[in-house]
Amino acid sequence: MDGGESVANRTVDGFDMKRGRTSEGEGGEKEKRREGGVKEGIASEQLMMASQIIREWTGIQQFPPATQTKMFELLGKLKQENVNSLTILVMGKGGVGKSSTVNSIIGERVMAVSAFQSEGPRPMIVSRSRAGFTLNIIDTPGIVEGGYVNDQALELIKRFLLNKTIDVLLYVDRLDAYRVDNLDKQVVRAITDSFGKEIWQRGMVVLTHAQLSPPDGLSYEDFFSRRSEALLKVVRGGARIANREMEDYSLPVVLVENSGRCNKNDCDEKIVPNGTAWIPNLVKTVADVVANGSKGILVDRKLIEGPNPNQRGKLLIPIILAIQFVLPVLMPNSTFLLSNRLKRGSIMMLRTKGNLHGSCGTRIPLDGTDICLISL
Ligand SMILES: Nc1nc2c(ncn2[C@@H]2O[C@H](COP(=O)(O)OP(=O)(O)O)[C@@H](O)[C@H]2O)c(=O)[nH]1
Ligand SMILES: [Mg+2]
Repeated sequence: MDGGESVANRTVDGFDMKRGRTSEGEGGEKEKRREGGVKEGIASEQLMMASQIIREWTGIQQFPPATQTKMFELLGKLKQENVNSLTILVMGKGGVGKSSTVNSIIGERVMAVSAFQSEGPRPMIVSRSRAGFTLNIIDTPGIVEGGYVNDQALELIKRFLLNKTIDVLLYVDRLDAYRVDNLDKQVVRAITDSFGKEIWQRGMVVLTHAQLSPPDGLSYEDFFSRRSEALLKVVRGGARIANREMEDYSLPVVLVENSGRCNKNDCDEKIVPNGTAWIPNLVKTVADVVANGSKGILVDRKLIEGPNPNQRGKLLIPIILAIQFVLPVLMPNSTFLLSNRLKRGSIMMLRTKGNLHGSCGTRIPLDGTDICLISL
């Protein structure tokens, strides 16, 4: 774990994780330090980091020959389609196996993995190049804290992604979880509100902890299909994908088993219980998603700072105005306290004099925005 942490802190595509700024921007400063002979050690370390930006994808050699052959075939196919590099964004709640999955794909322990919630607060990128193809994977910290989506964590992720194009989104969760809840929907909605609904056209669901014995006498296939359906329902809901749009959002689901105890087939490849060698299968699914006719998501300033990609705020304005003007007329003896957080997850609370009847009143879902009316 420690080894992973130190490497991960360096593998950052010119972004200094500890200081939170780009090393490119520090280029001049580095020069001065070297020339003056001051803090030479630090400067040379930074130089070394810069030269590590894109490293040779040697981890691929850790895979058994059968997996290597499939991987090279896939990379060759991508190159034939003029795809010379891919950037994969990995998101999901904390502790679901995001970092472990990145490590498994790269074949190196690049990201810190922890059984307990001590993820680094920042996203990290790892870039590996092989046979003229570059794979970038961006691992992110879980965006849930204390039962809610952490806006700050999300902001950090958005800023980190500025000027990058997301080719594929891996939405990671565990196979061995039996329920989906509102928090899952909140996470999906936060991703949607940050990068636009279109990101799900480039999305796939990754289910870790795939090596399990299903409960209640269910067959593995039944359990897998029930769990994926439940999760896909939440993703479609959170991403506001209507039934008629389902064709454009194929959202494939893949199984992953990151444990060292993962079963292997005769060719020594790691397999999930349905017999699939999961690493090449995941990479193949990534390639399929890239070829599905949709566009990658360029994270530009407009996307990050401009109006919400789903235009949620706009729709709220007339309603807020109506409530502000109409309610004082209808209820002249009441006082109102309006608080709107019109950014992500807008909440407007109405408060009048009197006794509280229950903690939360009517929730009106409105194009992704909950208006919470509290009657007092
Ligand atoms: N058995 C098993 N454990 C896993 C798997 N993926 C991750 N883990 C473990 O789950 C814990 C959290 O994993 P981590 O990758 O740090 O999750 P993250 O917070 O989503 O990045 C660690 O103890 C991992 O070893 C998996 O597929 N199978
Ligand atoms: Mg992690």
